[in-house]
Amino acid sequence: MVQEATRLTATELMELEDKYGAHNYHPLPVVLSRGEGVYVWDVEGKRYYDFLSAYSAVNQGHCHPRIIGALQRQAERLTLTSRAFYNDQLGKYEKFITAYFGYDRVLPMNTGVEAVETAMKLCKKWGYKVKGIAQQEAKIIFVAGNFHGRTQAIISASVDPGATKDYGPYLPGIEIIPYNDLGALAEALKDPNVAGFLVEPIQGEAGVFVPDENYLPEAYRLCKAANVLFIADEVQTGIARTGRLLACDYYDIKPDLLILGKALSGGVFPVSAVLADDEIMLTIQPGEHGSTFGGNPLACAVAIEALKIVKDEHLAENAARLGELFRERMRRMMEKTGLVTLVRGKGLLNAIVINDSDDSHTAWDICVQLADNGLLAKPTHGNIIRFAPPLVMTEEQVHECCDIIERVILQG
Ligand code: IF1
Repeated sequence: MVQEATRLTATELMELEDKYGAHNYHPLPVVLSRGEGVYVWDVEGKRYYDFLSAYSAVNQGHCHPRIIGALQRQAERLTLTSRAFYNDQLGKYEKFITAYFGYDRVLPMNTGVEAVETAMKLCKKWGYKVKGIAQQEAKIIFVAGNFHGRTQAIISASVDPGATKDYGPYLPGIEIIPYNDLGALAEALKDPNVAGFLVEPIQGEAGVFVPDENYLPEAYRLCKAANVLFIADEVQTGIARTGRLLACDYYDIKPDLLILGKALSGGVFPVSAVLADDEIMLTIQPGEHGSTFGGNPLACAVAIEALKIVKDEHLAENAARLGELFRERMRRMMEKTGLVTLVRGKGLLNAIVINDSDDSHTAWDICVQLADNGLLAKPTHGNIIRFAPPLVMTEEQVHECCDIIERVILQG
């Protein structure tokens, strides 16, 4: 039996997860117990730079005092009413976030994947009620290499066997085309039953894959011409991560449906949202969609503060500036080694590609060495390492981190 007063060692804590948890993850062997800003500490007190930021949920930095303050104040007053009643936070939040992103309305949910599901449902409703597609015929186009979450509807759009195998039958009404391929999109859009095109502006899980400069604006134009909704999953790329408030801002396109999650709460707890204008959002009527926790007062208070911080602390500008610096340092490192073949990304969403096969251990081994040297990053595939620190980083810290990465890579 575990005694309450006993301080467990890292090994013991890892054994607990291994013994009592489902084996649906394979974490790096680091046990974290505290976070502040760009840093996290393990149970032994060792400090690390966090270059994952909980997959870009912690853009504002760990335990941002303003977010935690908002959380604590609201937690003491009211946490959940359900949507059976009005609450005194939701309307204020809805007004705030719609003005912030420039949409008529918001539909609040919790996790990212729920927001993606919500966007798909809104898209279909619009397809049937506004576009006039015959019942059961609506289609949504996705692109290969996507990651939008883990529910059965969403994995039906995945081409990753790890995400889909043994989970069939899959949801119909989904067409998957190659990413970054305008010809394939134009072809798919010829089908009049297509209601929407759902895309990540930069593919995260695929290894921070940035499409060609003209891909998104041209895809947007093709969708408009075909009367098809352009749906952007900015769960990972949104909220300043790529150096603009939204990655779509780089191309001056306003998605018909905007999907947000992760950093909407600064990583405090799950808060997600779908934003749209009236013509789309008002197709859903009372009772036709919802969630017990969506729009809860705690989420509203936290999200307002999390979004205010993004502007007050100029996080988009910081991410843009530090991202340039980071990629420049990585490119200079690349010239000194054959181990790294490519550096790519936007803002502080970056990746390096390791000169080895997709199923090699190399990226994992480098991440273990980075951890030993005080920097936490996670491989995506066997040969890609993603670097996405909190956006509150300083220039000096970026240099220090690049020194660590360079030391590990050049020694390897
Ligand atoms: C895990 C990846 C990141 C997302 C986009 C929706 C969701 C995600 C663009 C769903 C979630 C996560 C989930 C996380 C791993 C992770 C991830 F490597 F798998 F691709 F971030 F890069 N849209 N991404 O990236 O949001 O429901 O999880 O809140 O452990 O599965 P969620």
